[in-house]
Amino acid sequence: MKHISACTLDCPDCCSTIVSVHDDGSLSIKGNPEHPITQGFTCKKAKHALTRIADPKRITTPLMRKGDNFTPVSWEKALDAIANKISSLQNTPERMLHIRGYGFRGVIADTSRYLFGKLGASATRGALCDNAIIEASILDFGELDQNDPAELLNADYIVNWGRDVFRSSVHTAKLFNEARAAGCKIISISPASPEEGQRIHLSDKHIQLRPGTDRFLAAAVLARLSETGFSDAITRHISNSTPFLSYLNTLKCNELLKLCGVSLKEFELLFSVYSDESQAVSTIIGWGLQRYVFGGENVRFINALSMLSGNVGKKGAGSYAGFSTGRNFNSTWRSRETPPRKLLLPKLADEILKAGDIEFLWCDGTNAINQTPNAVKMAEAFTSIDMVVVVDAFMNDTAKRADIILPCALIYEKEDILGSYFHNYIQHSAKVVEPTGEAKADYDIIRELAERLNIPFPDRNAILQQALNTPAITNLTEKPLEMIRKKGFLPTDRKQIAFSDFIFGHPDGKYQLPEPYLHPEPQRDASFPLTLLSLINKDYEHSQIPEEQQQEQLKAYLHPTTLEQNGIEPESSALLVSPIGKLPIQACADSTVHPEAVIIRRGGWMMYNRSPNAIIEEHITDVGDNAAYYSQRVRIESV
Ligand SMILES: Nc1nc2c(c(=O)[nH]1)N[C@H]1C(S)=C(S)[C@@H](COP(=O)(O)OP(=O)(O)OC[C@H]3O[C@@H](n4cnc5c(=O)[nH]c(N)nc54)[C@H](O)[C@@H]3O)O[C@H]1N2
Ligand SMILES: Nc1nc2c(c(=O)[nH]1)N[C@H]1C(S)=C(S)[C@@H](COP(=O)(O)OP(=O)(O)OC[C@H]3O[C@@H](n4cnc5c(=O)[nH]c(N)nc54)[C@H](O)[C@@H]3O)O[C@H]1N2
Ligand SMILES: [Mo]
Repeated sequence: MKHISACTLDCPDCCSTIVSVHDDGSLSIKGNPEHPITQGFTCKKAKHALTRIADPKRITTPLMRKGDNFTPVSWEKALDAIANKISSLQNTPERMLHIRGYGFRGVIADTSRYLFGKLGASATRGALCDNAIIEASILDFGELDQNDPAELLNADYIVNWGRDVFRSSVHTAKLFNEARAAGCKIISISPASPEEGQRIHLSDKHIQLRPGTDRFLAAAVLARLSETGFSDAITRHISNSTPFLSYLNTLKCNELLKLCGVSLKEFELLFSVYSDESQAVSTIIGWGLQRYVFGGENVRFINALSMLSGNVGKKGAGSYAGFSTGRNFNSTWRSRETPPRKLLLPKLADEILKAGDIEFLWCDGTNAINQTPNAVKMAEAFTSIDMVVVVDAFMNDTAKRADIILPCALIYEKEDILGSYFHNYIQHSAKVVEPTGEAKADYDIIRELAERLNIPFPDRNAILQQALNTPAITNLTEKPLEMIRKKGFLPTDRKQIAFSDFIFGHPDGKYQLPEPYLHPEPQRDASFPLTLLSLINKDYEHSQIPEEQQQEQLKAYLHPTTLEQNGIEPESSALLVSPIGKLPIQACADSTVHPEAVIIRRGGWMMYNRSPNAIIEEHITDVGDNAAYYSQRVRIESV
C-alpha cells in the first residue's frame, strides 16, 4: 500500500514522500516524483527517520520517575499528575516553562505553544538555529524573502557562502548541479571544503577563509567596488547609504584580506564576479557563518554586497537567506498572548538557575539538554526543577532527566501540514500507520491535558482548514484541505523574484545597510587556539541518531599540520579541551580543514561522550540572540 506523505524533519527541502507499507508492517520511502523540488528522491536522514519508528529502544508507554529509574504508568495517571501540578501553579503561571524544539515541523505540531500560551507559562527567546540570519536579513530588507529556488537556474554565478548543500539540502545540491549544466559557475566559501569525500564536486572554485570572518571578505569586495562608485539606480533605494559608503572608502583591502586569510588572487576572482553588472549572481548564505558572536554582521555585509552590486530584485540573483516555514499559512488560530517571561534559550541553564522559581517544565520536540550550549549545566538546571515533562520517544540525555516521559507518535504516525524555509510549496504529512504501542500524537496529548484543565481546544480539522485559509493559496478547484490530502502538496502564490519592485519592508520602503563598522574578531586566548566547528551530520537529523550508531569514539578532523604542531598522531585518541570541559575524540587528519579549526559532527549524545555541547560555552550572536556555537575556542591534548 502506497501513500503520499511528507517528511517533517527540520530541513529546507521539506520533501513530499511516497511511503510504502509492506506486509510485515515495515515502511519504506521514496521522494515524490511529482513534487517540483523533491523530484523523486530523498536524503539519507529522511530514510533513517523510518528506522526510529520500529526501533526496539523506542519508548511506547508513559513513564514516571521512581528514584533513579522509571516505571511505566497509565496515561490517566501521568496526565492527572501533570494537570494537578499545572493547576497548583494557576496563580503563578510564570513558574511554568515551555520549550518547544525543532524535532518535528508542522502546523498542528505547534499546539503545545497554543496551550502553554493560554496557560500564561514562561517561554524562551532567542534560538539555537537561525535567528541571527533571520534578524540580520530583516534589519537589511525589512522583511524575510528570497527569490524562488528555480531562479538559481537563471544565475550566471552562484556564490555559496558556507551552506553545506551536500549534507544539509540535497535538493539545493541538485539545483546547483542543474545550474552548472546550464553554464553557471559556482564559488563556495568556507573554512573547510564541504565537498571532500563527496561523489560529485559542484564548486568551480573553493575559497577557504578563517572561521567567522566572512564580513571582512565581503567588506573587501565592497571596498574595491566603491572605488568606481555605486550607481544611483541602486543607492536611491537605500535609506542610509552615505555613512556606509564613506566607511567603505576608509577600508584597506589588504588588511581585510589578512583578517579573513584569503589570498589576493582569490579575492580578485570574487571581485570579478560581483563587479560585472551584466552577470546575475545568486548569493547563498549558510547557517554556519551566523553561528558566531558577529554572525549577524557576517550576514549583513554579505547582503550589502548582494544589494550594492546590483544583485537584488534581479532575475537569477538575490540573497538566499530563507524565509519563515509558516509564511504560507494563516496562523491566527494560535494564541497571541505574550508570555509573562521569556528566558534566553542559548543560555537556558543560567536563566533557569538564576530565575530560581521554575517549578514545572514541558519539553517537546527537543533534546534540549544535548543541543543547547553548556549541556552539563543544562542537566543541572533540569534537575533543579520540581516536575520536568518530556514528550519524546527515546531515552536521550533530556528524557533521562525527566520526571514524566510521555511517548509521542513519530513521523508517518500522525497527520500535519507543513511549509519549507527554502521553497514555497506546502506539504501534507499523511498518517500512514497507527502510533506504536501506547504512543500518542502530540496534538492528542495536549488536547487531553487541556480537557483536564478545562481549556477549550480547537479541533484538528478546524486548525488545518484555518491554516490553509490564506491568500497565498489560490486557484484551487476543490477545498484546500481536501486537495492537499489528495495531492500531497500544493503550490502557493508567491513572487518569483523578491524585491523586484525595490520596495523593502522597512516603513520608508528602503533597504538599510549595516552600521558603518566592522567588529574585530574576539581576542584569542593563546591556551585555546582552535575554533570548534560542530557541523551537521549527513546521515541524521541533529540528535535523532540511533544509539547503536553512537558506540564508537567521536571523530574530530584537523589539518595535518595542526596535529603535528600539537604532537598528536593521526587516528590516535585525544582530548578537545575548552574552558568548561574535555571531550574525548579520535583525531583525524584532513587537509581540507582550515589549520585554525577543528570539525566534529554534531548531534551525538552526551551520555556517549559525543555531544559537542558538553564543552561549548554560552556565546550569543550580535543579532537575534542565537547560540554562537562556532565561536567556541578549544585546544587539543594527547590523552
Ligand atoms: N554544538 C551545536 N549544537 C547545536 C547546533 C550547532 O551548530 N552546534 N545547531 C543547532 C540547530 S541548527 C538546531 S536546529 C538544534 C536542534 O536541536 P533539537 O531541537 O533538540 O532537535 P533534535 O536534536 O532533532 O531533537 C529533537 C527531539 O524531538 C524528538 N521528536 C521527533 N519527532 C517528534 C515528535 O513528533 N514529537 C515529539 N514530541 N518529539 C519528537 C526526537 O526524538 C528528538 O529527541 O540543535 C542546535 N544545536
Ligand atoms: N543531514 C542533515 N541535514 C540537515 C540537518 C541535519 O541535522 N542533518 N539540519 C537542518 C538544520 S536545522 C539546519 S540549521 C541546516 C544547517 O545547514 P548548513 O548551514 O548547511 O550546515 P551547518 O553545519 O550549520 O554549517 C556548516 C557549513 O558552514 C560552513 N562554515 C562554518 N563556519 C563558517 C564561516 O565562518 N564562514 C563560512 N563561509 N562558512 C562557514 C562549514 O564549513 C559548513 O560547510 O541543515 C538542515 N539540514
Ligand atoms: Mo537548525
